[in-house]
Amino acid sequence: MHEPSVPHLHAEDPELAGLVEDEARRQYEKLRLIASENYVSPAVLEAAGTVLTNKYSEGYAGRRYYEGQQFVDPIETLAADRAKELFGVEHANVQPYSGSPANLAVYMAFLEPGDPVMGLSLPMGGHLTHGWSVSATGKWFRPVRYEVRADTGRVDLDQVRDLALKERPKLIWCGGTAIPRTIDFPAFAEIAREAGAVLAADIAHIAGLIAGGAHPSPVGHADVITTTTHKTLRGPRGAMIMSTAEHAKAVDKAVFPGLQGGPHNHTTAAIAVALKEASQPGFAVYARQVVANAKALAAALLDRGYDLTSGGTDNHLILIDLTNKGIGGKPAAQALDRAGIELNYNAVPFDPRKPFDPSGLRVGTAAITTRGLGEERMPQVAAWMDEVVQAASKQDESVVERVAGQIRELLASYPMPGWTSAP
Ligand code: DSN
Repeated sequence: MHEPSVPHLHAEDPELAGLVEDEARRQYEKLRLIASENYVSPAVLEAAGTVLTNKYSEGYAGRRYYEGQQFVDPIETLAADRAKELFGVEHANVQPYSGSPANLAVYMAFLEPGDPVMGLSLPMGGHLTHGWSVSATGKWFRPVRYEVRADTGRVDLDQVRDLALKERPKLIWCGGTAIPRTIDFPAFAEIAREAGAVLAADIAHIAGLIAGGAHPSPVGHADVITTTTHKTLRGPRGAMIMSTAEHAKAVDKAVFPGLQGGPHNHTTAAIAVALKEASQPGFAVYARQVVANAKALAAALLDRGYDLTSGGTDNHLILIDLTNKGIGGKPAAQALDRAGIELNYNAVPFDPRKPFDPSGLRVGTAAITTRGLGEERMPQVAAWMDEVVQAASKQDESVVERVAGQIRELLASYPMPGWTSAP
């Protein structure tokens, strides 16, 4: 059952409590490989469920538009100070509601409508808010898109430079949602400098790896850094914007009053807890294990003939192109989910298929590493994935059911933060 327990919810709203318990069990029984998800600690869950949700706090510590901020002010200051210390930045704004609002605040801080913005194309691993056409950022600004190289699957830095010098974007994004390789922040910084652009690093996926020393940091290279707090960083759903002192005022003004109203104080508190956890020595061990697991899983998938974008991974994320397996990403992801392996279908670079039925699968190791699985388990994970993908092509549900049972059995030995088997 859910841990901490939710007795008042059971009494007040058994229907909703039942759904929460079902979700907790689902998370306990599944091999959760969605690259942007994790398990937060019970302490983070507790902080997110406090009376802080009752309070309005528009403004910033010491400069609020509502009274009664005696405790919210130090909570927000604690969260911001912890972010500054953990990442080594001069300024941190912990109020953005999530990643997309955080990124929108960067536009608000540095651009005027119609200005050119450059980002990695969405199907190549970028993010909607880096100027993709269906996003406000692609409609209200003039997008310039760079890609990965067809031969290496890695960001084409020559193209980034050529485009930047030709199109003169005011803002360049590096980072994204499906990038299996190290981001070369110094190279992006040099290009941005040459082009006279602001460099924004979106580290949502790799923030925990950076905090734990398992990926280079953009600090000292990027002008502004955005991140969600709930992926490898293992905090609540939320976001932060970090910058040099020079940009602090512009960033803060863009978040409030530019885009948002009152910050979600219960989330801010949970972010503070997560940042404290991420500053402990054990978190660096965790971050390195996330990467070691991803490398081991990638190696095992390659052994089984899977085609991986860029040929492997440097971080927590693997992008599989299923074209040579004769099945689309969507039916494969659905069969894997039925088999207890939760991931998402994903476009691969130069994907000939449509975004809603693309060729690939995206896999991440942040959550299973939190459960305690190590490299020695990755060949088995790859074997299960392979069995299910093959079974899905033949519509063989018996394999799917057997694998789901085997996974439940395995995971029973790996405790889940947020779940207790005790009655
Ligand atoms: N939805 C996030 C992800 O899954 O990567 C990005 O916004």
